[in-house]
Amino acid sequence: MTQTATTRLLIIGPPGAGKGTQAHRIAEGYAVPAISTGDIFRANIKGATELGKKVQAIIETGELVPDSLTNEIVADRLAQADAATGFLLDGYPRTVDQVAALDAMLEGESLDAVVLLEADTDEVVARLLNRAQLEGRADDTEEVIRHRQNVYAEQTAPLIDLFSKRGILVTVDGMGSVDEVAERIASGLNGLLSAKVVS
Ligand code: B4P
Repeated sequence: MTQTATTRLLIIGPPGAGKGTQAHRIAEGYAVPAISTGDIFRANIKGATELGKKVQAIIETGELVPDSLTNEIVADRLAQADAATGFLLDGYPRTVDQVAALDAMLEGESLDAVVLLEADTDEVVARLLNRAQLEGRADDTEEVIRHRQNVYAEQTAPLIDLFSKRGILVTVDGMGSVDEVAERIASGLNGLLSAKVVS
């Protein structure tokens, strides 16, 4: 894999497209931490922290946590030492305002690449219903899953065009086995990041 001195990556896609699953593999490949806002919120809910109490009801209905709160959490996390040479963001930014906040946090340095994981709605709903049986996540009921898909379409999908215009979007088919999808992502990222090093 080709690496620049810092590697700042983002994985984006509808709930259930496999972001969390692939994020860990990509982060390992580029030796950067995988930072999932969803995981941070869930850990806080589990630990019954003040943050957890604030976000629990929001997450259980499939709504987005307010931008101000989410931005603050990400700014704190990116300030930690292990993120100094790069990171893979999973699930953040998710709104146009969060993109602006991240741009400000990166102080003129931009993301190097954004992986867009695409998958059919019926497939992602089936995946999440399957996960509901295994893990029992409160937001994995069919009604909330469908609402999360709508929230994604309304608030997060507009980011795709924005990142595409920046020339950093790598669109990957998320259908198929985890290994097949991982190979597609590795090859797409390698192509984009190598081209950046050369240019
Ligand atoms: P997230 O934790 O980001 O939840 P998600 O979008 O549903 O993605 P997740 O990572 O769980 O699922 P994945 O696509 O990996 O967010 C949860 C909530 O937190 C949000 O609804 C919101 O309330 C809040 N939140 C988080 N970030 C926020 C932000 N920036 N702003 C505001 N609010 C925020 O899919 C995983 C499932 O698919 C797994 O079961 C996996 O095993 C399966 N899978 C993966 N790849 C597969 C494959 N190839 N084949 C079959 N199954 C596969």
